Amino acid sequence: MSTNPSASPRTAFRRFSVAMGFGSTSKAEVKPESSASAAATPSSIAKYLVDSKAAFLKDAEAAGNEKKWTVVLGNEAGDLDSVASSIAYAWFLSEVEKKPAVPLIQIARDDFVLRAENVYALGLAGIHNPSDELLTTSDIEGKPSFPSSSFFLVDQNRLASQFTGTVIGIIDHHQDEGLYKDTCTVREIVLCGSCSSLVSLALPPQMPAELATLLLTAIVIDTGGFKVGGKATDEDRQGTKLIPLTTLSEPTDVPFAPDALHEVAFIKKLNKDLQHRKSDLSHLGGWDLLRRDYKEYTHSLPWMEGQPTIKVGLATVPVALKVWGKKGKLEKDSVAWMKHRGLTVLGVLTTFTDEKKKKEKDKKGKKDDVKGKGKDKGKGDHKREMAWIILQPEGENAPTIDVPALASRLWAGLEESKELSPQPHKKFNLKKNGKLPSNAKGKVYNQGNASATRKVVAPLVKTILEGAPAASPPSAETEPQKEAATAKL
Ligand SMILES: [Mn+2]
Repeated sequence: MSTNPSASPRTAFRRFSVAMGFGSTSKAEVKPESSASAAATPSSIAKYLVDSKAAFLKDAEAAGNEKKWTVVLGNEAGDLDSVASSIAYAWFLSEVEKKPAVPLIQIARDDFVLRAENVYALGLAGIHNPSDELLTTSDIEGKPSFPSSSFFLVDQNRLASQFTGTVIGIIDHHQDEGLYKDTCTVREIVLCGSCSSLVSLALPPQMPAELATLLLTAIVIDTGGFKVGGKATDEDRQGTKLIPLTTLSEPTDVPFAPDALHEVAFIKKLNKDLQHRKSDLSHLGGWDLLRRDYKEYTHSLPWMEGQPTIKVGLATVPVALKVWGKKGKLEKDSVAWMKHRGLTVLGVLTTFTDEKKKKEKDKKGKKDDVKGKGKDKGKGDHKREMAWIILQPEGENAPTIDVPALASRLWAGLEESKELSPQPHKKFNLKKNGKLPSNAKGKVYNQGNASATRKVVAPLVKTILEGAPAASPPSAETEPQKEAATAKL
């Protein structure tokens, strides 16, 4: 891939690249000076974000401002790519094109803590208090009006159903659904590793250093540091153009050959720092672990007296029970979460690597490598556990539940499943701790089949709870409760 921007096949962006003189080595060489002056400026991005958020929320207090703003919207996962892309393109619309624009991060204000890699990357970009500085879904809840009817989508190409308005532009790296062709003035959808790569190509190199840094962190995390044979495409490798603009590289790091980015020292370090934070959840307590990857279901129990309808929660937790749930912590946090969500049943599904087994395997794997058999080294040490708790739900309208009958039905159904093949957990016992209410039931299993995810558990639970024997047909109470929809994270 040539570093000459005029050779770029991305014609929609070529004019920017050409006009701004992206990507020459001489530019990289003058970098220390330019980045020093940029770093001295008190985080212009943070200031832009704080100002635009305040102005947007002020306009949300009264009707009549609907046409004023363009909301730049990343996808609902709220991952670093969506966060970086939406901030960068909103800055561009606002500060370069002079149209009022604000990025809306589709997570709750308190949920930044769940994604440590985002907090770290935002910090590198001078955004140190993201829950204050960024507009989140918590900020717009219950506002009298939504002062925007125009949307610019990044890292997705379909407007979610809770928003109404015109999609005026898309920059995305997902499969093109072919929508909004008549209303988009920019419509750049290219399959590549990171949407942030496409956004970076759309921005002038006069962008603040912090913004270049933020986009580069997203490209690095999405491509595993431009890993050879990984997700990075030529579009992503054009990320080299960002490097001279960032606050991260050293003068000794230049020049950068697009094909050798994975070998550049600061890229390697940045990738390691980001991936480590992404996988390290040790700063999270039980409450956060339970809610960060959580789904909720409503089931009727046609076989129980009164045919009650109950809520069941399934939390996928990527940390072993013994790490975070000992000494009654699992019970305490689970009961608190169940009361908060009005649950009758909670399933805590852990997925983790058994480090002891992994070490043994790796040792063995090394030997195998010599014989050329080490390819599946590390497999087999992946484990899953299931902890189940059943409670009588609280509240005026809560149905009366026969907790022991529900427990024996659920345990029997789970234990019969060949797909899960659960074994009672020998090292984790709920009853001893005494942290569950006296009328509660609970059981902990090791999952014999460690490849069965929530996608397997959820339909099985539905069958166990809703299935026969039903003497009479299920009643109209099977209608799902509306609140369930708000539970997604
Ligand atoms: Mn993405």
